[in-house]
Order: sequence, then structure tokens, then C-alpha cells
Amino acid sequence: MKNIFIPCIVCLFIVCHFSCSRVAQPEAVLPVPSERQLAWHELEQYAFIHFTTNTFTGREWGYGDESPSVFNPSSFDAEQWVKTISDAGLKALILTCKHHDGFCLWQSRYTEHSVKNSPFMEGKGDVVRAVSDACKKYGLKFGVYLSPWDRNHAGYATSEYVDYYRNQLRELLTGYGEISEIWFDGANGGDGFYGGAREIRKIDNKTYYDWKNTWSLVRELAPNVVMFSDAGPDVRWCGNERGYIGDPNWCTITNDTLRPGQPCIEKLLNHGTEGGTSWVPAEVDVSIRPGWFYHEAEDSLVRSPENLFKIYLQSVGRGAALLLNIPPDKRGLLHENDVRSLMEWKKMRDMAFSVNIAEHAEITANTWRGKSKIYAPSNVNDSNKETYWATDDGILGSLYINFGKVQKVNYVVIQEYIKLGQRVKSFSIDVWKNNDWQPAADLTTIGYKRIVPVEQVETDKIRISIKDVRGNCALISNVEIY
Ligand code: FUL
Repeated sequence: MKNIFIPCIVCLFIVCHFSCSRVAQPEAVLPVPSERQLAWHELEQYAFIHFTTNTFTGREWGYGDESPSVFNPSSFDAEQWVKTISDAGLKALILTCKHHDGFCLWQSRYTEHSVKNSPFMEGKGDVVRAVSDACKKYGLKFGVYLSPWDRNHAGYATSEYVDYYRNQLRELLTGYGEISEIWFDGANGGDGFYGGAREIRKIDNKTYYDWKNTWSLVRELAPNVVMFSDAGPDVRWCGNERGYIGDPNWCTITNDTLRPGQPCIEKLLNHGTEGGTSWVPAEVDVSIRPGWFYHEAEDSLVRSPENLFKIYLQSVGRGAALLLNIPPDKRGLLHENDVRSLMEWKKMRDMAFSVNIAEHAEITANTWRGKSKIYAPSNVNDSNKETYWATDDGILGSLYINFGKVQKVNYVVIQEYIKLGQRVKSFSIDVWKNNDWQPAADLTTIGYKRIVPVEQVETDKIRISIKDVRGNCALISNVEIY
């Protein structure tokens, strides 16, 4: 008996080993994100800084005839901005190096309309340098906004300006270290100063900027930078400036026929397109104040921490990134009211997401791919973003999270393994109560991350059921419960 037993165990081991490694990896659902997009997804939330002559004139869109002499912050401190932003848990900062009025915050070789002719540091200052250095010091990524529309430049609407624009891109992308994102604004209003012409200049948005070649130049100069515009190519606009992405939110669109500044595409951008041909995830840009630039009259209108938290759930919580604008004031500092709100918002996030009760829970599933360890349900709480739970092709499964005792639950966080594409079209969450499963949420997409508020439920078990997918099965890499 003893003699047969040992060979049997060996056989079992061999059979199991071979059957596990024979389980085919799920096929990718195309398109999938690039490396640079994957790194961008992980930032989740970051800051926008709108700062220029508008800060001092009170305008939102400068006409382009503002004298550089108005740009004169009394106590400029880039480190105060960056430290505050970092303390608020934001991971990067995008600076308006040049807004529509054309005033440049750096010492550009190609124009006199810049800090070089302002009283700021006697014309020797460079806001881009100061902010990028502070970002390096505090470990934040640094991104640049360079408005394609320029109401100051005499050559705007001719090819001379497109060269000028590209020269400035070159200065910004090569002179300030690693740039994480570049923001191409789609706004083009028409009238402006234009070197004194003071007229309306219309451009053909389809052809004028020759985006294809501008994008190639960016790729050549800074291969890791992600490019934002209404339609990508790397990151898309969310279709509104009110702080929410749609539900569903697909990371894919078909952008061959889309372009920055194209009218009437807001709804499309807000939801993305299921089955779209390119991976172009959404960024939700919204300001902490009614305006993008600082205006004293708006000091009492700073968004509350509760409102920021709601925006967070409607953006990051639906698989998009949040780009929160915090405009420095005339002193060149983030205003006390904004700082207070930011810090309270951070506290709210820390409290809401402090103890992950899924971390030590028992996680099972009604099915998993080939019964292989590689695709086991326990992969969703192993703190390894490279492992995931998957089912066999054509099978929809459920995950069961058992806490072992009744717990208060407020949020369920779920992440797909997006390296192999975005798949989940619909899913539901049930909680165990009164000896039965009670529905808690019935939703659409997951994507990079979904945060589902479940209104203070008390339960010892949660079920997450995948109801519909693109491709052959869902791949869930992470579940957290708070
Ligand atoms: C818009 C611009 O016109 C606003 O001034 C602001 O910069 C916002 C982020 O984008 O299109």
C-alpha cells in the first residue's frame, strides 16, 4: 500500500502541474493602454495651475494686449504651491505656461511677451523653472499647458505662428527635465490683439495646427509624455468642466475622425465608445473656484471639501483621472481658503479609505479559469497588481468576500487588469443580510478603478457578480472594501 501511495502523489503533482500550466492566458481585448498611459492611470489625481496676467487683471481670457508690467506677484512661492498640492495627495501638477493671451511664464527666446519684460524678479524670473524645480523637490510629476490659440501673436492664423508654437514646445519639452503631460486646449475664440491688428481671426481647426506633425514632434522630443486634447491621442477631455465622467466610462474611442476643438462631441467624450479603436482614457478637469484664474470676488466661492469628495467619486471613482485646478492669487500663493478646503478633502479621503477590510477577508468565487492558481479569486487581495481573478472563456462568475464577522461597509473598490483591455460592461454588488443576498448596486463599467458607495451597510459577506463583458471573460486584479 505504502509503495503505491508515494508514486500516486507524484503522479497527482505532475498531472496538476501540467494541467495548471496548460490553462491558456485570456486573450487581450484590443486596444490596450501603452506603458506611458498605464503610468498615467496610476496618478489618479493631480493639480492644474492657471496663472498669468489674468491673475492681475481679473480676466478669464486675456485679450492679448495686456502689458507684461501687470505680472507682479508680491510673494511668489512655487514651493508653497507644490508642498500644498503634495500634502493634499495630488501626484502631479500641470502649469499654464502660456494661456490664450499669449503671455509666457518662462524666458522664451521667441517672444518679448513674457516674464522677461515684467517686474517679476526684475525680468529675470522663470515661473516654469521655479515650479518644475519645486516638483522635483517634492516628488511630483510636472506637466505643461501651452495654449494653441494665441491672441497676442501677430502671426496667428498664418504658418509663421505654427512654427512659433512648435519652437515653444521644443523649449518646454527640452529645457525643464521630465515632462509628464502636455495639455492641448481646444478653445479658439477668434478675436484678439494679434500684434495690434485687433481683429477676428478664424482658423480651420481641421487643418491649421497640423496636429499630426505636432504630435510626432512631441513623441520625438519626449517619448514618455502623455498628450491631452479633446480627442487624445493619449488622454481625452471628459466633455464638461463640471467635474464628472459618465457611467459607463469606456477608456476607448475611435479618434481617427476626432480633433481638438471639434464641436458637439461632449457626450461622446463623457462616455467613451465601447469597442472604440484607440485607448484614450478620460481626464476630468474642474476648478476649485468658479473661474480658472484667481479672482478676489470668488474667495468665498471655493468648493467645499464635501463637494471635492463628490467630484473625486465621480471622476477617479469612475475610472477617470481628476485634474483639479487651484489658481494662485496676486501674491503668487495658493489662497488660504483653497488650502483649507484641499486639506479637509484629503482628511475625508484618508478617513473614508483608511482600513481595507478586504485585506484579510476570505475571498472565493463560484468559478475560476481552469481551476488554476494563476487565476484564483485570492489574487484580488494579494496586493499584487500583476495578478488577477479570471474565469474560463464564455463564463461569467461571482466573487465572494467573507469578513468572518459583521462589518460596516461604505465603499467597494474594484479594478480591472487593464493591461489586457477594458472588459466589464456591467456588474452588481450584493450584501448578505437577513439570511439572503440583498442588492446594493447595479452598475456598468469598471476600467482602471471603480469606487462604489454602498451607504453604510452592515454585513459579513459581499458578492460581486460580473454580468456582461467584452471579450471572453472579466479580469479583476484588485478589490478593496472600506
Ligand atoms: C478651456 C480654456 O478656455 C479655459 O480658460 C481653461 O484653460 C480650461 C482648462 O480650458 O478650454
